[in-house]
Amino acid sequence: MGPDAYRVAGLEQALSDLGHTVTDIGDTLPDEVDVPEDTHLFSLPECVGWTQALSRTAKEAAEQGLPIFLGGDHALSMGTVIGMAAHADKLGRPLFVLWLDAHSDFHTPNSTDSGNLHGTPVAYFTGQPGFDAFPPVTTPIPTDHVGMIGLRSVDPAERSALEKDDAMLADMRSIDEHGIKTPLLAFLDKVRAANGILHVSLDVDFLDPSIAPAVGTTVPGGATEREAHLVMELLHESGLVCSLDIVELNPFLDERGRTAKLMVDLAASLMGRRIFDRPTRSF
Ligand code: 5AB
Ligand code: MN
Ligand code: MN
Ligand code: MN
Repeated sequence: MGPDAYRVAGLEQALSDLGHTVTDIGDTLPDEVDVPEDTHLFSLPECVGWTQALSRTAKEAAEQGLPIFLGGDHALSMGTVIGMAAHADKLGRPLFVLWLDAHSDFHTPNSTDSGNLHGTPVAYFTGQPGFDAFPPVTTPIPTDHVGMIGLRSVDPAERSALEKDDAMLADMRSIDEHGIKTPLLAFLDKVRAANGILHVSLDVDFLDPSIAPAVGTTVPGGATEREAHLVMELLHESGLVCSLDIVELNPFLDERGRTAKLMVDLAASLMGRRIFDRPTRSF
């Protein structure tokens, strides 16, 4: 229901008001796959089917414009990122991924305690071992092409795996000390220097739960509304963004659609809405 909540919150209108031509290609359906259920991992066959379908959808959509993927569980990014990696490969440019999330989502099927695959997409698309049931990752994203901003809940197994790698990690502590634009601009410089293109994955729980309650995995101490908008505004100005996931919205947990509206506003900032053009909301 996440995608429908974004539709109701006016995503299409917000983007067309900015002068964009918007095509809603509707809900993607998972492929039928022959993968057995797993006793530890939740909905493994469905996730494999989604990954397969979404990677194809992403690659096709990227040829038409700038795709915005609406979810739903963050496992969605397993498909969207490998599809975008194939697109980037075709362009002959490297793909970078900006992960805006309280969590690093760097578990493998072997390291996850919860068995929730939404905690695994970054490990999958960077080519970590253990994803044998999934489509093979033909163009893995090197870990130094991954930047994470907003971290404040990283499990021990993820932490030791990340310590061995060279992803850019900006936790909330460093954001408090240095401001959110410091790691972001450094990462964007890196993308630009490599002539790369950038996929952005925005998890609702990047935001502080007081402004974005509609997510099943809240962690206090998240990004403020202005920090999040500043990120989106700087991303727009960079001209480097090729695609966006807006994920983890659970409309059942929302309060009068406020989280869905905030996510729509953030997508609008990324797509060029300037600060003076933000709508006044009267209830
Ligand atoms: B989300 C946790 N690390 O693996 C796990 O919301 C949480 O997509 C994962 O970032 C959160 O279950 C996944 C405890
Ligand atoms: Mn989830
Ligand atoms: Mn998260
Ligand atoms: Mn996530």
